[in-house]
Amino acid sequence: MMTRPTKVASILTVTAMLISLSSSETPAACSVIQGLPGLNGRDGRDGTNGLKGDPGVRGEPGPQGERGSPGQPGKVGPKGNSGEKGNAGVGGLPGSKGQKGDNGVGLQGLPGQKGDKGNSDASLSPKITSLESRVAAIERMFTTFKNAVLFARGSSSGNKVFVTSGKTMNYMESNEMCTKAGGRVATPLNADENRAILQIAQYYNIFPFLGITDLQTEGTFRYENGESIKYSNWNLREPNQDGEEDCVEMYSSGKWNDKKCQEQRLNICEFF
Ligand code: MAN
Ligand code: CA
Repeated sequence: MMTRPTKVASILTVTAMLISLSSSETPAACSVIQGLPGLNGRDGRDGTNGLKGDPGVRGEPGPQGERGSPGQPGKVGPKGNSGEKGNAGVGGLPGSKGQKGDNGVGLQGLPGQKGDKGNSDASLSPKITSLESRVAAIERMFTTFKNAVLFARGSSSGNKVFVTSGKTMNYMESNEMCTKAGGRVATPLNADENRAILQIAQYYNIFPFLGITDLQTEGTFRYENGESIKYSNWNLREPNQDGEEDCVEMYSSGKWNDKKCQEQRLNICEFF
């Protein structure tokens, strides 16, 4: 592309050549030479704005929006009307026996009135169905609750649940703590219960006193209820009453040793 000054210069050169050429011709022969095209004009100025166009055609509906978040719960509704009278309840337990009356001579009374008609099977059936589903719901809640307790710091064997407070204390304090909680100091009645107690102790790496002592009769180990023990897991050469040893501790092996009740051991209680 030729720049504007170069283009002007070449046009001037050609024009000069043509003039000198025409002047070197014989003056008698006169002729007309057509001029070159002029330069491009400048760009025009911006015009004024045009008129506003007509409104466009309405577009298609857009796709459906996303689902909104749930609203706040509504207010509690008004109290419903009273239901119909329910079926007769189950009879209560027999009352306690009355005191012996004075001897007397009386006439035999008249026969009593005929009793009310008992509930038929048909009227009991919906009640039983409702009770069954409520019992099933309680069983599910109980299982969940038991799992929660065991998960935290417990173990179980059969229906027995062993739970530790995670605290160490002497035998009397442990006994008091378990009793206040509605249980007893952990008392293994068989190898599996012994295992369940050991499981908690190993987790804490602190070992417990068991609910067994010979405080009542030296040399006879008993449960808290006074019964002599029916299952034991003594370590070799135990119990040896080394000094004064009336309580029973569990070793990390699960074996038992008689030990001073004032020692500090892990509190583990049993329930059920
Ligand atoms: C210590 C105490 C006793 C136990 C012996 C076993 O002396 O724990 O209770 O019998 O060790 O060697
Ligand atoms: Ca001992």
